[in-house]
Formats: sequence, structure tokens, C-alpha cells
Amino acid sequence: MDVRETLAALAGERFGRPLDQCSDRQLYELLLLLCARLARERPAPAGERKLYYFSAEFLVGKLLSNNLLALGLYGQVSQLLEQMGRDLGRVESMEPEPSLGNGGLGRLAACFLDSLAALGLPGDGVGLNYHYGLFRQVFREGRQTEEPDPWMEPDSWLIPTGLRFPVPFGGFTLQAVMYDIAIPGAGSGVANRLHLFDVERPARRPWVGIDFDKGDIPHCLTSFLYPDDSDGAGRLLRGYQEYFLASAGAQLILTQLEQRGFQPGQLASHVAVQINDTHPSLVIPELIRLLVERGLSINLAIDQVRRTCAYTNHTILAEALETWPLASLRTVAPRLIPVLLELDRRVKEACPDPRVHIIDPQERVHMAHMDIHYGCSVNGVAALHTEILKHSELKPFYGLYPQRFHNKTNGVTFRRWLEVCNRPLAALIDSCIGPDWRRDAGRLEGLMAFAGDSQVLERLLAVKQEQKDRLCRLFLASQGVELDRMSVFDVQVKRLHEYKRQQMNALYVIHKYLEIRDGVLPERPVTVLFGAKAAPAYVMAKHIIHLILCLRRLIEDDPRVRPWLRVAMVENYDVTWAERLIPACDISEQISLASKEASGTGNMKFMANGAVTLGTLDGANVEIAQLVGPENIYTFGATSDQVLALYRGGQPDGRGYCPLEFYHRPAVERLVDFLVSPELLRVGDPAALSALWRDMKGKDWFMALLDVEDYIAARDRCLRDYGDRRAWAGKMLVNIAKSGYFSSDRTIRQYNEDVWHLT
Ligand code: 26Q
Repeated sequence: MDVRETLAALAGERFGRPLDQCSDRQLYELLLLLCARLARERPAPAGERKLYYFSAEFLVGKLLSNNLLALGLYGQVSQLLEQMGRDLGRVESMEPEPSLGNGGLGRLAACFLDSLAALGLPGDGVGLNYHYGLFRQVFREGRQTEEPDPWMEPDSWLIPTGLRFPVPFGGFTLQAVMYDIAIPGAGSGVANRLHLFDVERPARRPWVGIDFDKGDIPHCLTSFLYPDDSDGAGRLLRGYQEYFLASAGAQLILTQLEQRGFQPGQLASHVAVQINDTHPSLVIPELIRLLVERGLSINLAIDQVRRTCAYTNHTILAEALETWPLASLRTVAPRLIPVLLELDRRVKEACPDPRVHIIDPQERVHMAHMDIHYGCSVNGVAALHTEILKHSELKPFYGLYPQRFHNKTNGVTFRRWLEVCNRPLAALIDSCIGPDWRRDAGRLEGLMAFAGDSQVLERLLAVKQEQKDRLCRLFLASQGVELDRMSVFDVQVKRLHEYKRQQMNALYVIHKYLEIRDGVLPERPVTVLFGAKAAPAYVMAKHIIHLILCLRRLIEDDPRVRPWLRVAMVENYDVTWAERLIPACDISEQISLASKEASGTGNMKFMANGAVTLGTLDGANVEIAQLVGPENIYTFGATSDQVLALYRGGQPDGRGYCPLEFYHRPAVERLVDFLVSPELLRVGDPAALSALWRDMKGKDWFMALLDVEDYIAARDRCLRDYGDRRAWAGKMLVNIAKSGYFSSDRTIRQYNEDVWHLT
């Protein structure tokens, strides 16, 4: 296909003008049209078994560049645009980002779809077509405020399929209308689908605000994505969303099974269902219900479904494990009640231990428990996380079904997170080891041969500088802030959560600020970059954002400190921002309290882009540390065993963690008390800052004070080492070379070998 000719013809048809007179917006629409057409024409992968990846979130990000890459058009199109004096980045900036996920879990689902298609494995995504993704974050007077984020446009990647399934709620039935996004695989010639279900007549102007649940469910069911509120007790509308997804998805599976010429009783032979955390777990009782409706005995139905479904756990925070009051489920999905009672009855009959029952004495339904009893596989998302599940969080279940438990360390797609987002680095890698790493990220290991090659190391530093310069330009253009291009870029971007400890990063900023004010100047200027959204109802998280914004302001106004230390926070951090920030990062902050971050996936993206990790031994950081060795990572802080012992009250005197003890160390007290110092109170909200201060001294549930001194020492050591540019470039190179393990292609191959058996 001649791309120029095809696009020129489209331009004439659609806009009645020659290609070179099209605006960026029009070029975007033409490319969208072209890619969407080519992608939907691609055949589905062949196979006797098919995977359905169920997830309440698919944080796909912008699709244009990745689809161009997968369709093999990226080179031609960017060249053509260049010849026209245009720029693909500009054109893509016209694309709205569909923020159909909160963070890691949703982005993981998107990476998995990319890998499934690239590997040519038959696997479709099943999710919801939220009209407003995660809220848009706006800073006003040093605080986060939230605004709706509409992303759908008349021209989009959505393909109407004409398929619809009735979902029977209590008292009314809704049609679930199916839209598809085609997912073309890079190098495989095939495409899978992401199926997104929507209501028939979505509200034009959905209600906004607190009365979320009294709204008009038939029209508003798919209006909003729920923010991760770290609160298992979901709201009623969330329950409607979950059953809508489960029921429509289950009906799709059985419809396609029949179309492929198989019987309902053959489900387990031809279908695999992966349940992405417990949000879609109702697919289990729904499939059982539908199989019984189609004539299977309850025993056969349960057996088929058990062999079909597999569950992935993404969290160790006990308070985030999802439960639903049986009473809510009676309202939302009355037809599931007999199934749920039967599933629970069987468990209670077989296991006296109340910790493994599905329905507890308070009549709450424990979703994860149902998944473990009635699925064939349970996995954690990093080695450490899986060990904690087996020996602590889900220990009684591991005792019952040891063979069901296994680890699948997360991964990310290197097509989006290296090839597309960091073209100069990709080109440098090509020039060293050829292009094969693009098919097989494991080949990056070949870079190890260049660890002593000063020319390569210098080019690596030059690429990093180029990306930092690009970020400076973007920052200036979008936020009106001028960053210091020569400073060290230290980046922490992820959802705001106390366990991720952005507050501890802020304590470091305070430490540096006080030092500089006292005349102790650092060896080189540092820019501390943050990006984070807080769930709207998560008060403490919002206080932490306020603290960061106050520190930014304080420092910007201080001519003594500003040349040495800057704080910047991007507004509305999203996938698109991640694609700009990650290539420009020197130091990757992965500082969660050990045992709390199931895996992390940002850590992997930073590593692949040549950032050096400063982190705790948590989640996949543990595996990163093993791969790169102690010289190429900065680790600090309590280990997960120590932390778990503290939570159990494991100090010699049995008292557990006591923040006051750490607070009273002179170096720490000064930092914490700065939260309520006159200078900070002058720029900030006294109520918010003193609430934070009190919490840190009195509770500090995620133990920032336990690790802060060690953190400061490690971070200062890291900054000192940064000065030896050649040695630092060596660390960058090793990180890139070893990052191939974290390709989601590897993760998906492992799921396929151990769980799905697709081909
Ligand atoms: C639950 C109930 C009601 C409303 C919202 C939710 C909800 C939504 C999203 C609960 C949790 C989430 C998201 C969780 C998440 O992103 N977990 C992350 O998953 C990543 C992929 O496995 C891991 O790398 C991270 O460690 C983990 O935090």
C-alpha cells in the first residue's frame, strides 16, 4: 500500500482538500480512519481455545502510534509527515487519551492485550465502555480538584458490533451493547478485540457528585469509572457495573462457543477466562447460572467453570479485598443468589475453617474466596507478592489448594514503553545489537557487551539529555514552568497512596531544603518530579498532594534554594505524561513500604529507559535488584519480613511499630515538625498540614518514619554517584540490558504455558 496515495484519497473524500493542506486534527482523523480500517480487516488468531481477559479497567492510552507500529506503518507515516514538514507527535496530540483505568491494574491489562496480539494468541479483552474515564485532575490553590474527562468523539477507535445481550438486574433488564476496539499485533498479522459493553442509551449529561448511587442506573451505568478508593465496600452503582460486565461477558463467551461449533458442556476445553482482580468475579456464578439454564447439571456446570476460570490477585492491603453485602447482591443480581448460596454451602460443608468461607456471618460475600474455590489458578504478580499470598494473606487457601498457586511476575509492552516512547534510545540500541530485541526483549542482554564501551556510554548519556530537554520543552509549553535541564531528574509518578509513600519523598525534599538553607549545598541541582492523582474521597492522599504543592511554592519563592532544589508536579498525570516523563528520568523512585506494593510496573518502564532505581525491596523491585546486582540499584529500608513482623506486633516487647520512637530522633523530628512550621503554614492550609503532621507522629500506618533516615542516606549516596558520569552510564546500560525479563511478552507466554494452554 502506498500510504501517501491512500491518505490523499481519504483526505479528498472526507475533507475535500489535498493532504498537505490538512490540519493536524484532520491528519489525525485520516490516520485513525486508515489504522482502524486496516486493523479491523485483520484476521483473528487461529486456535481451538480462546482466552477472555476480564477486567473492569483497560488503561490503553493513546492508540495511534502503537497501532501504526503494529500495522507496520510507523516508519512510512512518520517519514511522510516529515516530508510534509509535519510531526507525528503533534498529530497524535490531537488524540484524546481514553483513561479507562486507575493505574497499574488497568495499564497491565492493556499491555497484556498488546502482547497477546503480538504473539498471535487468541485472546480478547472484556470490559466496560466508560464515557468518562478517570477524572481530570486540576490544581486550584494548592489542592487537587476533579473534573469529568470526556474522551469519546464521533470518530474514535470504537467499532459498533451490533451485538447485544440482556442483563437481568433486580426489577429491570438492560441491554448490554457491545463495541470493539481492534488490537492489531506487531509482527503477527492478526488482531484480537477489546470488547467494551455499554448501555443502550447512555446519559447525555450524567449526574455528577456525591449522590452517585441514587442516579439513573439504566442510563448512567457506564458513565464513570470508579476511582480506586482503597475501600473494599463498593457502592451500589459499582455493583451494577460489575454484574453488567460479568453477565454480558459470560453471554458473549457462550455465544461465541456455539458459533465455533461447540457445546456448552465443552466450555473448559475451548475457553479460558482470566479474572483481573475480583472486580469481574461475578462471571463465575453467572457462567454457572447460564450453563444450568442451558441444561447442564449444577455439578457439571461448576466443574466446567472451575476448569475455565483463573484469578489474579493484585493487592495485599487487606482492606482492599472486595466484599459485597449479600443484600446488595439481592438487589443487583437476584438470579445469582441461589448460585452463590450453593457455592458457599459446598465450601462450608467441605471446610470447617471460617476463614475460607465465601459468605461470612455478617452476610458479606468475599469475592476472592469464591475465585479461589471455584477457579483453577491463583496468581500473584511478583515473586515476593506471591510468597506473601501463600504464607500470609491467603495462607489457609494455600493449605487447601497448594497446586493452584503460582507466580506470574508482571511485565510491560516494550513496543509502547521503549520503541514508541523513546525513539532515540531504540535507535541507539539498534546500532549496538541490531533490531531483534524488538521481537524478543530478552535480546537486550546483548547490550552487556558494551558496558565498557565509552562511545556507547556517551551516546547513552546524550540520549538521556535529549529526552530531558524534550521534557523541559513540554513542561514549559503545558505548565508554564521552566525546569533546569542540567539538574538530576528524580521522578515519582504513580497513584497517590500512603503505602507508596510520596510523603516520605516529601520529607526528603524538606531535608534538602533545610540543608541548603543552612548553607550545605548539594553537589548538583536536583529536580524532584511528581505525578499523582488521589482518589477524590481519600483525604490523607489529598493532604499529601497539598504538601507537595506547598513545598513547590515555598522553594520557588526562595532564591537561595531554587538554584539547587526544585519541585514540580505535573497536573493530570496520565499515560501520555508517563510516556514523556519516563524517558527523561535519571532516578526512579520506587519507595513503597516493603510488602505493600504487589509488583509495580512503572519500575520496569523506568528501568528499560535507563533510569536507576532507588527503592525498597518490595514487589518486582526485588527481582530488578537480583537482575542488575547491587552496584546498579539503590535499595534501602526495612524488609518485608521485618514489616510483616512489626504489623503483627513483633518487636521484642510485642508493641509493634511506634512512630513516636522514630520521630524523637533529632534528624527526624526536625523534618516532621517542618509540616507545621510558620513558613509552611504561611503558604498552606493549617488544617491539612497539621492533620498530616499528627498522623505521621501518631499513626504513620505505612511507616515512613521507620525508613526515612535510611532513605535519605541512600538517596544522597545515589546523587553523589551520579557525578561519576561514566560509571552512572554503565549503571544505565546494565538496567536497560537486564530489563528484557520484564517484557509482557514473557509474562503472557508464561500464563499461556501454565494456565491458558491456547496453542
Ligand atoms: C475497588 C472497588 C471499588 C472501586 C474501585 C476499586 C479498585 C479499582 C482499582 C480497586 C483497586 C484498583 C487498582 C489496583 C491496582 O492498580 N493495583 C496494582 O496492580 C498492578 C498490576 O498488577 C501492580 O503492579 C501494583 O503493585 C498494584 O498496586
